[in-house]
Amino acid sequence: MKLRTIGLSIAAVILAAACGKTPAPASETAGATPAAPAAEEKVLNIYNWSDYIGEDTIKNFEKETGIKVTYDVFDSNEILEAKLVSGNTGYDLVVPSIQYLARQVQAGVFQPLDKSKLPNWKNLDPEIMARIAKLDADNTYAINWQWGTTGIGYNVAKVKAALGPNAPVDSWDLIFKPENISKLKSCGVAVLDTPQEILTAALKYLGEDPNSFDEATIRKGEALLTKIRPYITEFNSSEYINELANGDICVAVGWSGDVFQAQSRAQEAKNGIDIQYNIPKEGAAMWFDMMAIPKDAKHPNNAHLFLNYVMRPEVMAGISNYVRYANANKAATPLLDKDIVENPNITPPPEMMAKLFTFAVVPPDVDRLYTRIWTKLKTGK
Ligand code: SPD
Repeated sequence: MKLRTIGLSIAAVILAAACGKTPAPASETAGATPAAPAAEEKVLNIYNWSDYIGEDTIKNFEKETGIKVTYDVFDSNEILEAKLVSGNTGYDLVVPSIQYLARQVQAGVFQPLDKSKLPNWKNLDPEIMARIAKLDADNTYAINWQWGTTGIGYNVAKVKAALGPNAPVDSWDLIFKPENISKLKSCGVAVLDTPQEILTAALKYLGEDPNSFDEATIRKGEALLTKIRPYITEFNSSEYINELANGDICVAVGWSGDVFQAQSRAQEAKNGIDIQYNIPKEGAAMWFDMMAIPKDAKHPNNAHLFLNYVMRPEVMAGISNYVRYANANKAATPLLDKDIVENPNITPPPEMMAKLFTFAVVPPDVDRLYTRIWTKLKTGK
C-alpha cells in the first residue's frame, strides 16, 4: 500500500477545531500584525524542551525587562502537540521542531511574527534561515532556537569493555547489529521515545529513504527494530542525560547537545566517566527546533521582546555554550566556545552535512502507522 498525503492533514483539522477556527492557510494570515493589547501585563509563559536554555537566560531577561517568566518544559513533540490540540495552552512561546511546526501552521495554531519588533533578526544566518524557509515560507512564523542531530552517545570505557577496542562507535552498526547491541544490554541501552527519530535512523541504516511514506518500506525499519528490541533497556527522551553521566547506561540513541551535557555533568562530578557522541558515518537526522507564538497567546508583545532578546549574539551564544547545541545566529558564532565550533559532531563539516537528512512533515496515515509500530515495539502489543 502506498501511503499518501490527503490534502490538509487530519491532525491539522483536529488542531484547528480545538482552536475553534477553520484552518487558515499561511498565505492568508502572513503579514497580519498580531493583536497586542495596549498594555500587556508583565508576564511571559514559555514552553520549551528540557535541558535547553542557559543558566542566566531567563534571569537576565527578567531583570532587564521586569517581565516575570514562567518556564515549563517537555521532552517530545508529541507532548507539545497534544497540548496545542487541546487549545488554550496559556503559553506565549512554544518550541516545536520544524516538521511539527509546519503542520501546526497549516492548522492555524500560530500567529505570524511581527518582524518590525525583531530588529535583531539581522543577526540570523541567511543560509540556515533559507533551509528552514522550505517548511516555514519566508520565515513567517518562527525563529530557530537551536539545532542538532540524532546520533550515538556512549560511555567510552564500558563500550570498550563490552565490544573491544574496535567497537563501531561511529556507526549505526553499534545499535542495529544484534551481535553488537546484545553485548551492551547488560550495561544499559536507552533509545529516544519518539518513533520518527528511530524509524528514520533504521531506514537510513538500511539504505532506504528515511522519510519514505511507503508502508512496505517503513515495515522494513520496524523489522530491524524488532530484531534489536530485546536489547533496548529503556525508552526515554531526557532522563538518559543523567543516566549516561552517572554510568547507569552505557549507550543512548540521543540528541547531540544532550549527550554533550551528559559529558559535562560527568566531568563536573569528577566520576571518571568519559561520555562521547558521534554522528554515525552512514548519516543521521539533522533537526531544527523553532520558537513560535500561539495565536491565542495573551502576551504576544512580551513574546516578541523575548525573541528579540535571544537573537542578541551574546544571549544566543550563551545558550549554545551551555546546552552544547548549534544555533542559527551568525553573529553569535565568534562568541561560541571553541569546542562547539571545532567539534564536527556539533558543527558538522560539509562532508558530514551532506549525509544528514531532515525530517519530512508526516501525513496523518503515516503518523498513525508510526504510532502503531511504536506501541507494538515498546509494549509487544
Ligand atoms: N534537551 C533538548 C532536546 C531538544 C531536542 N529537540 C528534538 C528535535 C527532534 N526532532
